[in-house]
Amino acid sequence: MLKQLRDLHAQALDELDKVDNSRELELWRVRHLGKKSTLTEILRSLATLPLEERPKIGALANEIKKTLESSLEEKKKLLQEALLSSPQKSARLDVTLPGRALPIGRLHPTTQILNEICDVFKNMGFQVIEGPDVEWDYYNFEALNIPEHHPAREMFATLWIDTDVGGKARLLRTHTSPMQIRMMERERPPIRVIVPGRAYRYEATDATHESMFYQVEGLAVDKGITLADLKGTLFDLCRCLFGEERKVRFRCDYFPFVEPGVEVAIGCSGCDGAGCRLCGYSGWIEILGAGMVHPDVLARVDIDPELYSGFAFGLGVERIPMLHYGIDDIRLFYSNDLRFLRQF
Ligand code: 2U9
Repeated sequence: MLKQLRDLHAQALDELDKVDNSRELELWRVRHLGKKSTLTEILRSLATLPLEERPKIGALANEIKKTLESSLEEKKKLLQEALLSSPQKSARLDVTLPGRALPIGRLHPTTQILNEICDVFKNMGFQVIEGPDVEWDYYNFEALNIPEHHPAREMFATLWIDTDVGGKARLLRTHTSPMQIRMMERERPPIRVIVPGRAYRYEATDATHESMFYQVEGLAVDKGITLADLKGTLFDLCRCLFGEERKVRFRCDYFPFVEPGVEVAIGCSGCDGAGCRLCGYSGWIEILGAGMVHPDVLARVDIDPELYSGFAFGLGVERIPMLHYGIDDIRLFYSNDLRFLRQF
């Protein structure tokens, strides 16, 4: 058996010499050191050997096992080193190669323009606040001069959530204005805030209407605020969003929460004022509603309209990228079509 062990040792080392990759090395390990290898079987059968043969055979078998194990480790190292220094491998490890680009997302076009609008107002000293999408009838309508049964409710097709919660009704806000009411209840003038966020309307959707859309509304209340402040602020916004050269038009409109109310339009970029399909052949595109906060709205939140005045405005956010990029269907914004979204 001693001879068998010595032959086995020599053969294993001989085979190991010829191994030149890690797959062959693993096969070699299984063959010579694995559970079913001759060496393991000899070691396992030591107890069945005559007593006087056991120490010699045992010692030699264990010795061979150790040398084979250390030869295996050595060979492993050699193979790894050879792999690293081979021209093939060093080419694969070219550290000068640029890394693989990770597929990262991008901001939704609405978020991009929303951030841009918020930045314009932040630079003018406005504070950005957000409010809840689910509101009480009081904040969405009554506090804004639109009591129950007032015809102006027709302007805001409403998605009601429940109509009697302890005598009060809940809805999905039809504009972000409720948050300005909350702000005025909480703070005293001077107030300068903008409120970006979602608004909802109970309307059939089409190319220009969505049941959910984004608005940015603004409010400034202080002593001595005039229509000229409103005009200056909104003209500045238009210049920031549409460029210095763009014409801006300011004219009367009606909203129940402001008096006087105004509407702001910009010169059509499609026809430069001559009239085209984009501007309904008027040469102008309406982009904003605004006005001086109605004295009754101020009085309701305990701000004295004799002492204070304010201006407010609202704009639909999606309209801006639609005009800018010539997008002709608002529904594209929220249909999660990556072919559309990846363009921005
Ligand atoms: C308070 C007082 C007054 C906000 C205003 C408009 C006019 C307006 C529309 C623009 C396009 C909504 O998204 S849109 O459909 N908004 O025309 N919004 S004045 O006036 C306020 C708001 C809050 C307390």
